[in-house]
Amino acid sequence: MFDARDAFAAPAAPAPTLREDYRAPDWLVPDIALGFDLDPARTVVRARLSVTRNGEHDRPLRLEGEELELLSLTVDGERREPVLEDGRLVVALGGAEAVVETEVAICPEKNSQLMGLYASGGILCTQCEAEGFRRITYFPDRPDVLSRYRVRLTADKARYPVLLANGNPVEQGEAGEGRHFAVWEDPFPKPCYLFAVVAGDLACNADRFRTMSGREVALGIWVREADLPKTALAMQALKDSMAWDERTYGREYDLDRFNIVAVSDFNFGAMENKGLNIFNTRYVLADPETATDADIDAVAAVVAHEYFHNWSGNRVTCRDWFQLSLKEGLTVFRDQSFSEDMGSPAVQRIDQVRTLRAAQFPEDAGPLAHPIRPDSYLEIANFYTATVYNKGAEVIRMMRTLLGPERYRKGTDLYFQRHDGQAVTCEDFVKAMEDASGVDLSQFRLWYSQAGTPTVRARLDQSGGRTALHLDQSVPPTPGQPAKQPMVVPLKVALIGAASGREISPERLVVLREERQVEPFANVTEPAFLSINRQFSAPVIVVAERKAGEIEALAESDTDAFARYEAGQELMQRDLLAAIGGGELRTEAVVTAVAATLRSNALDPAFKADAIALPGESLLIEKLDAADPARVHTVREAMRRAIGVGLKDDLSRAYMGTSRADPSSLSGEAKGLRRLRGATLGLLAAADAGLGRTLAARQYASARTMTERQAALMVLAMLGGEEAEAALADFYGRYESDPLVIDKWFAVQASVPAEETLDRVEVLGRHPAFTLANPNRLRALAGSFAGTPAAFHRADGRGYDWQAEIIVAADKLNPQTAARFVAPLGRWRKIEPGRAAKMRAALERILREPGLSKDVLELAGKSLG
Ligand code: 0A1
Ligand code: ZN
Repeated sequence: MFDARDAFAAPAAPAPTLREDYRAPDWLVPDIALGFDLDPARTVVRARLSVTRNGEHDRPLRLEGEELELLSLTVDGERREPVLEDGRLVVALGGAEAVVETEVAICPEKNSQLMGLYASGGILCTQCEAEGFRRITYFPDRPDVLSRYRVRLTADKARYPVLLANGNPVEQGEAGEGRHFAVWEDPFPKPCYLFAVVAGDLACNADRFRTMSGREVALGIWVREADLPKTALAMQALKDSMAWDERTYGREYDLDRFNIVAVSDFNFGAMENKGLNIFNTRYVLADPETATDADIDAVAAVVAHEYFHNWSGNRVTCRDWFQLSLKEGLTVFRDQSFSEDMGSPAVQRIDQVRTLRAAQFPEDAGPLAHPIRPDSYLEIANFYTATVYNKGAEVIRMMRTLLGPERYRKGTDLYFQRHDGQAVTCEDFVKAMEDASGVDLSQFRLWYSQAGTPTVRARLDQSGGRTALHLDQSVPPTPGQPAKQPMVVPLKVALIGAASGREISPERLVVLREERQVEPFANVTEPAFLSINRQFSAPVIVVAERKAGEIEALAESDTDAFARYEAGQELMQRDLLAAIGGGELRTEAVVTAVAATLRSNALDPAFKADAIALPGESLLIEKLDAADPARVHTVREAMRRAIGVGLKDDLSRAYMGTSRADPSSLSGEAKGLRRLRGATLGLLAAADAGLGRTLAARQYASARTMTERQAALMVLAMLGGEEAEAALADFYGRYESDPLVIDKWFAVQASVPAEETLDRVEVLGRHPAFTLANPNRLRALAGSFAGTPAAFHRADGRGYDWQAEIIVAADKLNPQTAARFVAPLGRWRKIEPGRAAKMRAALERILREPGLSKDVLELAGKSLG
C-alpha cells in the first residue's frame, strides 16, 4: 500500500545479513584476467571473467560493484547494455558458461576509505578483505568464489618502477610513452579478498628460504629506500615463521616467491594476500632505536600471523564471513604458539591474557557481545573483533588441551588435507578434529554459538578429612541470547600444600561440563590451596572461594608461573576494589607480595615486571557496576604510591640493576630487564615526583633504545612540568621525520591519566602533524585517549563530546577506522549514572548525524541499546 509519508521518511534502515541465509553461489568464476592501467587520478580496470553456472537454475549473474564508473560490458564478445540493480550489475546469461568482460574507471587518490585500490605516500596498493574487491571491478565479491588470476599491470615507469601482484611474475616490458608493464599469474585458485597489486618506487630487502622439500623461495620485503635498514627484524621473523610452520604443523610454502610490502596508510595491521602480504609500516619497520621491544615483538607476531594464513585462510579459506574465526582464531592461536616457542611461554601467556581481558572480556560483557561465529551483521568490517580473533584463538587452544598435542596435530593435518582448495566452515574444522581424534566435541561446539564470558565458581572443600573441588558455571545473557547452556570448560588444576608450599596434587585436567560438578581429590588430607585455570586453560572468569592467606601464599609460591601471576593480580584487585567500594585502602598484603617478587632470585625480570604492575583502570571499571572513574584512578594511584613508598629501596635497587641490559641485545633477558626498568621507574615516580623526574630525565637523555626513551617520556609526561615539556619538544624534534615515532609522541600525551589530558588532546587534534586521514595517527590520538579512563571519563562529559566529534569527522573519510572508536562510548552501563547519561547523549548525537556510514551506525546503534 502506498503511504505518502514514506516518500519523506528517512532512508530505510539497512537490512542485516544473516548466517542462516547462506546459499551457494549461482555462478562460479574459475578464471579471471585483469588489466590495470594504473594512474592515481584515473585507473582503468579491464576484467575478463570466465563464468560457469553452479547447479540447475535460471538466475542471472549478479556482480557487486561500488564507486565504479562502468565504461563497457560485453558477453562472449558482444556489447551489452548494462543493467544495474541496487549497485549490482545484473547479467542475464543463456548457457552453462560465458565470458563476461567489463571495463571500469576508478580514482585511487580520492579513495580515503583505504578499501579497494588506493594511494599511500606515492604507492598504489590494494586492500580487498572483506568486501573491497568490488571497489576495483564488478565481481561476485564473496569468499566462496575461487578463481585463478592473471593480472597485467601498466604504469608510468619513473613513478612506479616496481609492479607487484599475487603469485609469480611471467612477463614484463616497455609499454611506450614512459610506461611499462608486468604480468603476474597465481596458480592457486583464491577468493577475491586475497587479491592484491602494488605499484611504487620501492626498494627490496631480498633473501631466500629453502623449504623442507628443498625448494628455494625468493623472499622480498618492499619499502621506501630510506627504510630498508629497518626491515631486518621482519625478514628474520619471516624465515623463523616459515621454518616453524614446517616443524610444528608440517606446512610448507607453495609459491616460488613471497613478498611483503609496507604502506603507511592501512586500516588494520596487515593483510595476508596470497604471496603478496601488505603491511601497515608499523608491523614491518623496526629497530631498537625507534621501536620499543613490544613493537619489535609485535612485528614478529604479525609477520608470523600473515605468513601462517597461507595455509589457515588461503589454501583453506572461509565459506562466508560468518566463518571469519575459522581462519582468524586458528591463525592467532598459531602466531601465539610461535611467540611462545620463540620467547618465554609464561610471559607470552600473561601478555595474551592481558590483551584478552582488556579488549575481549569488555566486548563480551557489553552491548556488542557476539559469538566467535556471529549470526548477523550490518557491516562485516565491524566483526574483525577481539572476540573473533582472540577468543577464537582461545577456543582452538581449548581443543588442543582437550585432545592433547598429538591428536590435535592429527586433526589439523586432516583439516588441511581434506579441505585444501576449499571454502569451508567452522563446523568443518571441528568435524576434522573429531574425526582425527575420536573425541566427541558436540557440547564443545557451544563455544562457537554462545556469546558471553562464563563465570566459574570454585570451592575446595576439605571438610571431613576428604578433599573435593566444587565447581559451578554460568554464562551471562548477551544481546539476543537470554538463556545459555553449560559449556565445556577445561581447567588445569593443582593443589599446593598450605604448609609446605609444594604441589601435593600434581596438575590435572578437570573438564567442567555440567552446571555443577564435584571433582574428588583422593589421598589429599593436608590443608591445600587451589591453583586453578593454570596457564589460563579456559577463557573464563574464575571466582574462587579463598582461605585466609591463600592468595598471598599462591602469589608467592604457585608452581605455575601464570597462576602465580594471577594470584598476585587477584590480591591487588581484591584490595583495590574494596577501597573503591568505600572501604579503607589496605596495602600491606600487596606491598609484601611485590617485595617478594622484586627480591626473588628465581623469577626472570620480564615476569617481575608483569607481576608488579597493578590491574589497569579500565579493567577495574569493568569489575564494578556503577564505576566512578575518578575514584578508580585515585585509589589505584594511592596503591601505586604505597608500593613506591614502602619499597623505595627495593625498587631503586631493581631499577639500578636493570641498567645492565645490553642496548644492542634483543634477548629475552635484555628485553625483560628493560621492561622491569620501566615498571620500577613508574612506581618510584608514583611515590616521589622529584626522584621520578630526576631518574626519568636522566634515562630519557641517555637512552639508547626506544623502550627506555619512551618509558622515560611517559613518566615525565605523567609528572608534567618543565621537564615534561622539554622532553616532549626534544622527542618531536629528534623524530620529526619518522611518522611511526611521531605516533608515539601523540599517544604518550593522550595517555596521561588526568582530566587535563583532554585540553592537550584538543590542541593535538589541531597540530599540523595530526590528520584524520592516516589511521595510525588517528589511533595514536583518539585510540589512546579513549583508553585512558581518567581523561576520557571527565565528569563534565567533554571527553565523550570530543570523541563523538572525532568519530563523526573521521567517518566522512574512513568509516572502518572511525567505527573502531565507538565501543568505548558503549561502556556506559558500567559507569555511574551522571557520566553514563552523557555517554548516551554522545552516542545519540552521533546517530543523528546525516549520512552516517553503516559501520558507525551499527556500532553506535547497538551501543545505545
Ligand atoms: N585478515 C587480516 C585482517 C584485515 C582485515 C581487514 C583489512 O582491511 C580492512 C585488513 C586486514 C589479518 O587477520 O591480519
Ligand atoms: Zn588474520
